[in-house]
Amino acid sequence: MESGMQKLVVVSNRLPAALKKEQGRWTVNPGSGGLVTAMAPVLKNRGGTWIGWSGASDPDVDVDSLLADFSKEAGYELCTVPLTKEEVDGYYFGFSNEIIWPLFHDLQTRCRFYPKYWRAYLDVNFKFAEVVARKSDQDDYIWIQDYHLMHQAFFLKSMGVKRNIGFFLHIPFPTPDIFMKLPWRWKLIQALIEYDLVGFQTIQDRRNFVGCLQRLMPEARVEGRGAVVTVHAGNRQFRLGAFPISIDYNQFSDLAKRPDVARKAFELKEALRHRKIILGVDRLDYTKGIPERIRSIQTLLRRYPDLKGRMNFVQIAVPSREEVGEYKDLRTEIEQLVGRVNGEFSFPGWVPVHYHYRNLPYDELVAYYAAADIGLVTPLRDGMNLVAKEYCACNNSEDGVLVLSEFAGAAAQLQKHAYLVNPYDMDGIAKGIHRAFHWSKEERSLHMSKLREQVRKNNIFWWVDSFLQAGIAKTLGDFPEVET
Ligand code: GDG
Repeated sequence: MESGMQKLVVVSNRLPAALKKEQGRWTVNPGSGGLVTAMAPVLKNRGGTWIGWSGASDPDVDVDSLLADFSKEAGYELCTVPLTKEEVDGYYFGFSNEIIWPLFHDLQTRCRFYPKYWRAYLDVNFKFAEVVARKSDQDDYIWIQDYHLMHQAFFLKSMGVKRNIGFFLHIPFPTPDIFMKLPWRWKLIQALIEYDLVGFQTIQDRRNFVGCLQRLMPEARVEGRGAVVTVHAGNRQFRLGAFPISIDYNQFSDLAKRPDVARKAFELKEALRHRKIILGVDRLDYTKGIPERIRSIQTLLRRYPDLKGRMNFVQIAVPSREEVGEYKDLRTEIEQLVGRVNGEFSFPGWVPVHYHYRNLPYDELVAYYAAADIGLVTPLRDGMNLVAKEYCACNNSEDGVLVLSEFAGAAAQLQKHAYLVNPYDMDGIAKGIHRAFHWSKEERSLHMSKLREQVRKNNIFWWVDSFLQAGIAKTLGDFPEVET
């Protein structure tokens, strides 16, 4: 740990390590996402703590001793907030995933505004805040992650605990017309303005937040321009920023170059007889537009019959929130659609849609990225979408095309060199794919090299630095430029 640096306390719903019961024994597996990769060195250097739920609601597990060994190896402390099954049901599956998740993705008809979910959300947030208060002191910097924990600053203040505290929202922030449907809109806004810094993925999300704030507090006023601005609202003064999250570019690009992964990519191409590969990769979630995407492949093959037998669409869907009925229904819908499209077009030796419902090991995922001619990323709405960036980082040959939804946060940064589509427009997506197939080698390489440059420059380490610079700086100084 470097001396003289402010200690960092990261707080998220889940710890960056998953506890799993395997053959009757509990094990700890390290998390592997970009956030963990980027935070780990910072936590190690500054000295730090990561607070979150371990994923185990089993009262028999000795979580603390399991995590103690893990912490020693990681070089920073992991601290768990124990939650019961009822708490997880109300706060996580309920309020977070049946209210905030659909509402903030503009899908208000999917919301279940049950007051019991709200109460569970507050109780669990209070529980988290107690742990944060105990595990930090006034000199530390507290960084709260995502929509599950929006009330941390509010509860810490109500306990009389003073902290420099920032919040980052990984999902979109909706427009006022949608946000105002939330029965607890006023309380949520009041909680968010208690942070010293609130970070969003895009300038548009930040604008939406300001719109909501001004509907509820018409006197609120924004000062400044650029990536970070100051807001005055009632007796509060705090900052808002746009910090587009990213990936560890080198890790993906290097992995795609590794001989065994490159070989795997070649084998995939061989297995698909060197037909053009169109690739979709998502958690199986209704915001990702997977049924619409499959329908657009159906439209593509109906409109452009010359493509029959010359392309394959590969959809990797990672199991997610499987306990929730809506996610089960979505899986059934997708599987029926895949069957329908394959039934309509297959002929001996060719099946157009290849569908994988499982979590692939990273090297296999990267091999798919490297093998794909088109990355088809068409969420109905997405905070950022890291798959779009990972696809570009792995495309070392620079001859792929990114077809990207205009409603993904990533579009704000990548719009100039991706082919933008409306995910609800099946004809438009089909046309986009068809056009992409006909881009010349020069066009593909020009656009892909620009996309890769953007992702390489504004990588996950840049994202962590930008947020921490804005959060830890006591005065408004030079903030890193954010391209929007
Ligand atoms: C939320 C926001 C925002 C996918 N398949 C496999 C696999 N993945 C990994 C990808 C990627 C991650 O999952 C998905 O990230 P996304 O960004 O696309 O989406 P969300 O999970 O919805 O994330 C989103 C993000 O937070 C960060 O702020 O961008 O907007 O919704 O990293 O690589 N990983 C492995 N096997 C797979 O089969 N190992």
